[in-house]
Amino acid sequence: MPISPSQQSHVVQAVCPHDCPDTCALHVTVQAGRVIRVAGDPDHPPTHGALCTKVSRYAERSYHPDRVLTPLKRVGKKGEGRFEAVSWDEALDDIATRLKAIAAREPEAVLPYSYAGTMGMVQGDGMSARFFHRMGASLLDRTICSMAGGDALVHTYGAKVGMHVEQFVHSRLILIWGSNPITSSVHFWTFAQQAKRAGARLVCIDPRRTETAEKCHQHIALLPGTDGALALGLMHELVVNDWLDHDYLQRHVDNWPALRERALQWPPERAAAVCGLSVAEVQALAREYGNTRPAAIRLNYGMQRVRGGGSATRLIAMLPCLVGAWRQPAGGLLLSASGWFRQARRDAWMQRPDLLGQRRPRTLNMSTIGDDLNRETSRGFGPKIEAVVVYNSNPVAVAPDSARVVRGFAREDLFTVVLEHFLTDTADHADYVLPATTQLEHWDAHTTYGHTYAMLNRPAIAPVGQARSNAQIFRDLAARMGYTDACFADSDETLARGAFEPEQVDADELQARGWSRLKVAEAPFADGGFPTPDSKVRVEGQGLGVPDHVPNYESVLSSPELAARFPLAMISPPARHFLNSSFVNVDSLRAAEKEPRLEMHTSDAAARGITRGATVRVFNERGEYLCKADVCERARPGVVNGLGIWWRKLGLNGSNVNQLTHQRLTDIGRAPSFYDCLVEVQVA
Ligand SMILES: Nc1nc2c(c(=O)[nH]1)N[C@H]1C(S)=C(S)[C@@H](COP(=O)(O)OP(=O)(O)OC[C@H]3O[C@@H](n4cnc5c(=O)[nH]c(N)nc54)[C@H](O)[C@@H]3O)O[C@H]1N2
Ligand SMILES: Nc1nc2c(c(=O)[nH]1)N[C@H]1C(S)=C(S)[C@@H](COP(=O)(O)OP(=O)(O)OC[C@H]3O[C@@H](n4cnc5c(=O)[nH]c(N)nc54)[C@H](O)[C@@H]3O)O[C@H]1N2
Ligand code: SF4
Ligand SMILES: [Mo]
Repeated sequence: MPISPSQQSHVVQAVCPHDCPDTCALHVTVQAGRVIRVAGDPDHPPTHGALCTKVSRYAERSYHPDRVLTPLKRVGKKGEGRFEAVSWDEALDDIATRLKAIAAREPEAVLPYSYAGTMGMVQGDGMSARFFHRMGASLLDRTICSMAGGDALVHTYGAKVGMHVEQFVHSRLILIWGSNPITSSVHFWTFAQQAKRAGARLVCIDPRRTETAEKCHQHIALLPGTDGALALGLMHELVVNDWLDHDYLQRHVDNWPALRERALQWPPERAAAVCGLSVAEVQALAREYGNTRPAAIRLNYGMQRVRGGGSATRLIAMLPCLVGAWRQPAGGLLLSASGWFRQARRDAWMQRPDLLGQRRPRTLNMSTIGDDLNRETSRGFGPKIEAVVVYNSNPVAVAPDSARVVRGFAREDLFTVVLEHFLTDTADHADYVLPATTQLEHWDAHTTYGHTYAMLNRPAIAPVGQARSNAQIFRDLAARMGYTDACFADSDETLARGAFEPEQVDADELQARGWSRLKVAEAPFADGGFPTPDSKVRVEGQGLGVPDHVPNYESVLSSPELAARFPLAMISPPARHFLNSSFVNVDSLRAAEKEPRLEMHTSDAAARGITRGATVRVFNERGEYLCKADVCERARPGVVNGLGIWWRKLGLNGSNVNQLTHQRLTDIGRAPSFYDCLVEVQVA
């Protein structure tokens, strides 16, 4: 039978929008206007034709029966999640009227709140940034994920730059540090496995015995928040055994003698005691790192979600300089590659801060939204927050210290608009929920933090239901606010195509393949040349002294009185089938995770009479969280792992792990310290 044109399928080049270092190139197969398959692009080197389980099911998420398909107006109480469908005109008119009235009096009383639900520049902070700049709304410091490590890396190397991920294939020793790539960066893991097959040694440095740790040759299960001490212990051994590249240190590091002096204060006995490791573990790791070439470190943000996360990152980032690992393409370190992308055009043209004119609004930290929503007008703070517009984020689930976040979003006098795909915990608190398109339905342009390809996303299908792209929604609101500047007429496609620096990204290749590799040397720092003013790696300066280990806010060693009541350290790393709080409502993925879980070591469970599968109450002064005990060897003694990030309403007692975390900030970057948290556990 002949195939009618409408039955023929075609493939659209797209990009995974999620907050994941891999930023995969997607092939989206469309038939009769419907997506029938989402697959990895076999030609894109970092993707190599494979996707993670979550995004291979992307169509399931886009066509999910619970998707918000019309604008919704609240009819119930805040948090109840009861809404009625309204027309776009009614919703936009009312929202614009409310925002206009506040902005006429006090524009800073309006707060945009967004993060990386999509990492695209267009549907992220493109048209939305123009809109809020034009209004003069409060600015948001987007600290929730990576700011401690990111700012530390910028301090040390001058930018968020590092090795090419493809080069790990050729490394002989790979330290996977604060990272669980089988869960959160599976394409890097493929490269690491290739290296392993070629004879490389893999060492995982993580308090939790993750799927990744299990498959490495060695697992170093340090206590949370002690990475800086471990790095110093390693440095000590590198110095006293003279496993150093003196030439590299002398030419490319600003003040090695000062760092050397610091390292000598950290003999392996001291480091091991702080880290909860054996002296032999520290010594053996130093011997390997000091004597294997090429040696590479895959650092990830898991280690910087503690008070001293910034200092620890600075210290670890120095290690490749001590041994001259940067001399080879397969040596060095990768935390983030995002700094390879020139961002002047994004910052100026895409976001248009010039629309602020002379105004200099305050900046609020997204990580302290719990406190800030509950603050009154005051001198230090400025005006009380009267309206929040949330897009690409689910703060009620993901921000620390949920009890206060919920109290803030429940304020009857707060006007809340949420642009979403689903009725998340945050959307439940909205006055209006506006249906947003997914990546299959809109244009976007992506930089990445795990590789060095610029990426272009094309829409594969028309918007589902009445959904509109974030950029379209802000364009529509701008029109109703009376913002007539020409930039509010730019289409999504214009924004996507204009996002990259023309001199840096090959527009023809981007157009033809959907991706284009930046021209970055294979061994970018073989002969120094770091993007600092003097091209040297920075040990100190810019207001920071020589780094040292900074103990946690909450730990047995640093806060013994608190630990007497709440003796277990809790970390809350990602569950494998969720992406932050995204996908928790996709049945097949939630089924894979079963129920909210707390992993506990056998000894800690036995001491509390807790058996596997028991419902437990995890608590501290900030609140309590019910979940199932998973008594297993993934947890080390003294540390429990509360896998994240469940939707509160899908949890056992309407809360999640962030009921227990606090809002205190990291030493560098003003980021949250989610993994710096003491708790106690009881049978519920
Ligand atoms: N499936 C899945 N993939 C994801 C995500 C997700 O939620 N789910 N999240 C995405 C996001 S937003 C990000 S930022 C990235 C990276 O996200 P990361 O937060 O870096 O996540 P992981 O790679 O899982 O690494 C965290 C690891 O660090 C460990 N860890 C916790 N505390 C410490 C510590 O003090 N020291 C050390 N050495 N290790 C510690 C945890 O046990 C965990 O195994 O992953 C992205 N990818
Ligand atoms: N306890 C604990 N808390 C954590 C972490 C942890 O490890 N432990 N990790 C932290 C980290 S690393 C991060 S990055 C944050 C993540 O926090 P968030 O960036 O808030 O991430 P998500 O929870 O995935 O929420 C993103 C939301 O954006 C929506 N979205 C996706 N695409 C679009 C779009 O195109 N338009 C609109 N309007 N909406 C869209 C999704 O439906 C989803 O509900 O959480 C942090 N919170
Ligand atoms: S591995 Fe990461 S970038 Fe690739 S499809 Fe999965 S979430 Fe997206
Ligand atoms: Mo993140």
